Amino acid sequence: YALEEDLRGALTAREFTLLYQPVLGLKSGKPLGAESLLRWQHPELGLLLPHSFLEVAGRSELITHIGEWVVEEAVASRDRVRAACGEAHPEWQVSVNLSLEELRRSEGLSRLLPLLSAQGAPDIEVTAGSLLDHSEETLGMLEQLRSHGARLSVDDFGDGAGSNLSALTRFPLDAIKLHPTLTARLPGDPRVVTLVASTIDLAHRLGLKVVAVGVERSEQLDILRELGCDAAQGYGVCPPLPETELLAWLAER
Ligand code: G
Ligand code: G
Ligand code: MN
Ligand code: NA
Repeated sequence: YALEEDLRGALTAREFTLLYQPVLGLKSGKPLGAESLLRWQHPELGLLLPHSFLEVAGRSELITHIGEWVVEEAVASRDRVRAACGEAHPEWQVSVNLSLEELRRSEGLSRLLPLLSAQGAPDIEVTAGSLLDHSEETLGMLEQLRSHGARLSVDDFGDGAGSNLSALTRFPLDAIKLHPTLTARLPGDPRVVTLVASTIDLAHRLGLKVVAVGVERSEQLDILRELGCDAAQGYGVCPPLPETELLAWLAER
């Protein structure tokens, strides 16, 4: 199936959408913002998840254009939510997932940076696996994103390709997002409780915030709060929602 052909028309046909999954502050008990998650409403194949088309998009400059659209749309949504909620959520923020591969493309980073400065940057999440590369180029890209106002999170930290502790000392980071496989083993596995407690302590000593991902059950929320984790997201807090449903969810709280 020629997905690449379809991808070329998808931006102009407005077939991409973002879902927003709220992130809950564990000290305040209030939602702090939301992670934006890309979806493609394909005219024949239905709703497609990022893993089924981002690799194809990454073979050409299409990935850069999709990334730009994601940043512009997420920031516009953030500002609509702030306006709609009045004084309730003045600091509402969105995060976007960016792959370092898309920034490495010609023009990838240089087209994105002005967007960040223009309306106030979103938070940016980069997957921990991409930080295994300790090159000056990676460091330089992250420093530029940050100097344009984006707070940086390392995603999927603490398992698989995200087990690289020293990455926390090599890159200009603001937060870590714990790998959902760790959350899944809370609170039943005492070794994972110890691992998560130590990771939170380590991150805090390095001046980083900690967000738990994949929180599905209230016992997980309880232990994370007890361990001093800063924030949590997952189906147990709220699933990823279209903006209109997000606004309704916020209004109910
Ligand atoms: O809901 P979920 O299936 O969206 O996300 C699957 C994966 O796709 C996650 O690893 C997430 O980080 C990634 N992802 C979601 N949205 C985007 C996006 O806009 N850009 C990139 N590069 N990755 C995304
Ligand atoms: O960017 P990242 O790789 O962290 O992407 C987050 C992914 O986690 C998305 O695919 C999102 O749909 C998914 N997700 C969100 N909440 C939950 C949850 O509670 N449990 C699990 N297993 N996945 C979740
Ligand atoms: Mn993410
Ligand atoms: Na990710």
